[in-house]
Parts: sequence; C-alpha cells; structure tokens
Amino acid sequence: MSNTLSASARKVQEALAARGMVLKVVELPASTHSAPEAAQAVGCQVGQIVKSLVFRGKQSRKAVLILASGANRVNEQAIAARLGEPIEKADADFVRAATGFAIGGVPPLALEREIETFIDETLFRYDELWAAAGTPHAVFRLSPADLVRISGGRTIAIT
Ligand code: 5CA
Repeated sequence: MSNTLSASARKVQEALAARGMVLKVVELPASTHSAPEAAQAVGCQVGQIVKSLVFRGKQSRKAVLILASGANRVNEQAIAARLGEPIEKADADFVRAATGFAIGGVPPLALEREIETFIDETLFRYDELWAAAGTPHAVFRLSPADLVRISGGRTIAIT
C-alpha cells in the first residue's frame, strides 16, 4: 500500500512502522497545507489538526518545533520563557533544512535532525488528532498519547 505514497509521505509511514505504530498515512487529492484545509479534507474540527510550527532561538539559532492545535495561535513569550531565550518564526529554507520537509507537510516525527519539541496541552482535549505526514496532501490520524510517543515532545501551555 505504502508504495502508492509520494516519497516524503512514505518516509513518514516508514518511520511510524519502525516505531511499531499501526498509524496509517493517507494522501488526499485535497490540500491539507493549512489547518483549516486539513480539517475540511478529513472532516474534523480545526482544533484536532496538529500544526507543526518551526521557530528559531534568536540567540542559539537552534530549531524548536511547536505542535499546536489548529485552533490556537502560539504565544511566543510562553515558549521563550520555557526555553530561556526569545524565539522567532523560521523561514521556509530554515524549515526545510531543519526538518527535511516543506512547510505545510512537516510531520511530528522522521525529522532530519533532532529538534526540541513542545506539544500544546489543549490537544489532549481530543480523542483523535490529525497530523501532517510529509507533504501538503498527506496526513495521519493519531491520539494525543501517540503524538507524545512519536515526537518525544513535552507538554506546554502555548496560548
Ligand atoms: N499540513 C498542515 C497540518 S495537517 C500543516 O502543516 N499546517 S501548519 O500550520 O503546521 O503549516 C503551515 C504553517 O506554516 C502556517 O500555519 C504558518 O505558520 C507556517 N508558514 C506558512 N508559510 C510560511 C512561510 N512563508 N514562512 C514561514 N512559515 C510559514
């Protein structure tokens, strides 16, 4: 089945399988580039979409991944306080270099490098979430517990 996926989506499917997860990547004709688009494409609430937002430490220049509910805006001050340095939104080239994926498809695992990761605590309100799977047309369904397990992220209040 997974050989019908595009290369980037297949990479995510294989990383899930390697972790022993039975979660299934689906590639859709409709765009899942943004959280509202993804919610529309899979038929869920926008809050159930896991946004993968890459920031950069202003001092360290290191990447930070925030896995945020599609319903929320990230309060950069809250992340900065936890990290101990201010952060800024990464640009498209930085996202690609740090994660190995393009904006709109950045998954919560299988990243190019190990990236410090935080998970929006409001995602735990839902039984089911949907996250990006490598391309702006690929997603997979998972639970909040799955998200913790595959991302290694720590929970944070982001709003
Ligand atoms: N596929 C969906 C989730 S299933 C997804 O990836 N959503 S996302 O929100 O994580 O990715 C799009 C996000 O990338 C936008 O919310 C926005 O914060 C960010 N973004 C979009 N364009 C740019 C850009 N030019 N530079 C930096 N960040 C951008």
